[in-house]
Amino acid sequence: MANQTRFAQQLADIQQHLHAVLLQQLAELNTADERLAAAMQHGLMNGGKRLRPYLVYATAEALGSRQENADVAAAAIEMIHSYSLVHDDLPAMDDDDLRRGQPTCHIAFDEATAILAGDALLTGAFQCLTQAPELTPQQRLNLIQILAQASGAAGMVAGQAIDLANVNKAMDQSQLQQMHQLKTGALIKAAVLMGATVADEQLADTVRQQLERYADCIGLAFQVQDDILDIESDTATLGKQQGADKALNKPTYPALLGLSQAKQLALDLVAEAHSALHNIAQYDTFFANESRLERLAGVADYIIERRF
Ligand code: GRG
Repeated sequence: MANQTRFAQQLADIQQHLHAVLLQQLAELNTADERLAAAMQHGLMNGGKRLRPYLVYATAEALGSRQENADVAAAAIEMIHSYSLVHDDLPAMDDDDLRRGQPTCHIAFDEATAILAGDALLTGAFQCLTQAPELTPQQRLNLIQILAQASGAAGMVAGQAIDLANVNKAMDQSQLQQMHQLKTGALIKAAVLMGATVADEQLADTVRQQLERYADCIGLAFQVQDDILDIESDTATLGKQQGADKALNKPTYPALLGLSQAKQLALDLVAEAHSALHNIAQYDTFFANESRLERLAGVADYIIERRF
C-alpha cells in the first residue's frame, strides 16, 4: 500500500475509535444542562481530522504503549482543540460562520452558549485526565501539566492574543513563527509529549530532543500549509471560509514570503521532521528499523499533502 493510502486508512481507523472514546468521555462529564450538552457535542463531534489525537496514539504506540492507555489523553487534547475552535469562531475573535463544513457553534446555538460550551470542553479535558484509571497518578499529573502549559497563557491562548493584536499589522518572519509556535505548534507538540507520557518510557534526552524537534517542525509546517490552503483551496473542501486570512488582513507565510517560498518552507520543515525521526532510529536500537516511527513519518507527509 502506498504510504499516504496507508496513512489515510490509519487516520480513518483512529477517527472511528476516537469517536466512541469521545462520546464516553463526554457522557462522564455529566453535563447538567441539555442545551449546553448539545452545544458541546456540536463543537466536539463534528468531523475534525483528529490529527492531535492521532499524534498521541502514534507516539504512545511507537514507544510501546497499548492503544487503550492513550485514549483519555487523546480525548482531552481534542476537547481542548475543539474548545479553541469554538471560541476562535466567535464574533469577538475570527467571526466565522462555517467550521468543519457545518455552522459554527454560535450560529447553530447562540453566542453565550458557544462561550459556555467552549468553557466546559476546556475544563472537561482536565476532568477527564484526572479520571483515567489505566494511568498512574504521576502520569495523570504530568499529562495535566503538559496540556495546561501548552494550551494556556504560556501557549495557545498567548498565541491567539498575539494573533488578534496583529490583525492589519506587519510581522516579520520570526514574529510570525513565534505566534504560530504558541497558537498551533504548542498543542501539536503537547500531543507528542502526552503520547510519550502515556507510554511511561524513560526517554533518553537525545530521543526526547529529536521528538520535540520533529513536533516543532510539523507544527510549523501545519500552519504554513494552513496559510497556503487558505489561498489555494476552496470553501467546500476546507469546510471553513476560504480566503478568511486575506479578508481579515492577517499576516501569513504566503503574504510574507510569496506562495512558492512558503511552499518550499513547508517542504523544508517536513524534511527536517523526517531527519529528526531518522536520528531517533540511529540513537536507540528500540527504534532501529524505523517501522516503529512509520506513523509519525506519515503525519509529517500528510501535513503538506492535505487539502483541508
Ligand atoms: C480561542 C484560546 C483560543 C485559541 C484559538 C487554534 C486556534 C487558537 C485558532 C484556530 C485558528 C486557525 C484556523 C488556526 C490554523 C491552524 C489550525 C489550528 C487549524 C485547525 O486545526 P485542524 O485543521 O482542524 O486540525 P480540525 O477541524 O481538522 O480539527
